[in-house]
Amino acid sequence: MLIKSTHKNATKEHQITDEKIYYGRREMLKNMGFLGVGTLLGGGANAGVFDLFSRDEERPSVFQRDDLTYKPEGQALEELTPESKIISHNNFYEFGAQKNQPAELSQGFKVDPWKLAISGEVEKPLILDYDDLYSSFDLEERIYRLRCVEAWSMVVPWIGFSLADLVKKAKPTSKANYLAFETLYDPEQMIGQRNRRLGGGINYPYLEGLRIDEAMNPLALMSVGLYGKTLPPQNGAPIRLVVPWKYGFKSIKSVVGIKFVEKQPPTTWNILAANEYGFYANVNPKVDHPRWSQASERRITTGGIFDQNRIDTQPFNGYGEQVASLYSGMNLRKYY
Ligand SMILES: Nc1nc2c(c(=O)[nH]1)N[C@H]1C(S)=C(S)[C@@H](COP(=O)(O)O)O[C@H]1N2
Ligand SMILES: [Mo]
Repeated sequence: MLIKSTHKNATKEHQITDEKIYYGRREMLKNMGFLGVGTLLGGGANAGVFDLFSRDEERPSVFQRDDLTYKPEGQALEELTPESKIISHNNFYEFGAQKNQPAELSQGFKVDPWKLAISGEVEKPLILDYDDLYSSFDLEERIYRLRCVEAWSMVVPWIGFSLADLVKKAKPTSKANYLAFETLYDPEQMIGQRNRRLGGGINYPYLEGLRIDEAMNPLALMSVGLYGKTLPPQNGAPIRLVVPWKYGFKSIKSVVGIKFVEKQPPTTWNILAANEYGFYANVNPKVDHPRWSQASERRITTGGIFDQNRIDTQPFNGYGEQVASLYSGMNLRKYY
């Protein structure tokens, strides 16, 4: 299965041979535009390279590629967004509502020990501790598009396990119609939870939810890593949900609770502005946000002046084949 070397004393370099995956520093540099045309950039851009490398060293690479299943099905084949972008342009309001704040303000975040409690309408309530997150389930690498409701997007090589595996392990009762997810509440560590302005006016903890059939869809992922390494705090360490066919806000970070419930649970952005953010939040180019169009998106690639890639948004973020049947007969304009 996974992790021959444990995550606590892991190998440093993540070696990749698969040509389809743009790993490795040379490839990252190429993606960032630092090889070829990008070498014309000035000193500021070069400083960015060193930042990237030093952060790279700090984060243990705990996953051995041989230990991961690679399932091409449902995988985005687009060019990966460079790791430097994925870990520096974030929405994680617990650590500040500006895109650059989570990377800066989450660095001391303690994730070990951790407790993820699976509770509610299940026959087998579970508590997963930090080590369980990496060892209780088969880990896979999944390359998914991530489409934020703000109309930017990335392509991220996640590592994680199927949420369906966790659901099966917990054995839901017949009353379990929804899953209610909760992020850690720890105002001492999370500056946005003790400073209302930094936290974007959200009442914490951050809450999300899925219908149980959505949670059972093979695309729904519990992620514990990206780019071959454990998740950095700003991306939702140590474990976060990834639901690639829905707007990014559904993909709740730093999860401490998953409760199986009978009724549709309250969700953070829906509580904040119900007319703008629905429970379903399926990516839909035909249903605009009240304040902007959802027909297209800015794909984050190399950054800076090269980062002007405007592309059409796809229904269900391009995963319609796998998930559209979940919503057959539903009015997706009403259930946005
Ligand atoms: N707890 C929590 N989870 C969260 C958020 C947040 O503010 N708090 N932001 C969401 C939004 S709006 C997006 S787009 C994604 C961003 O994930 P990323 O920073 O890993 O790209 O995380 C989602 N999960
Ligand atoms: Mo988002």
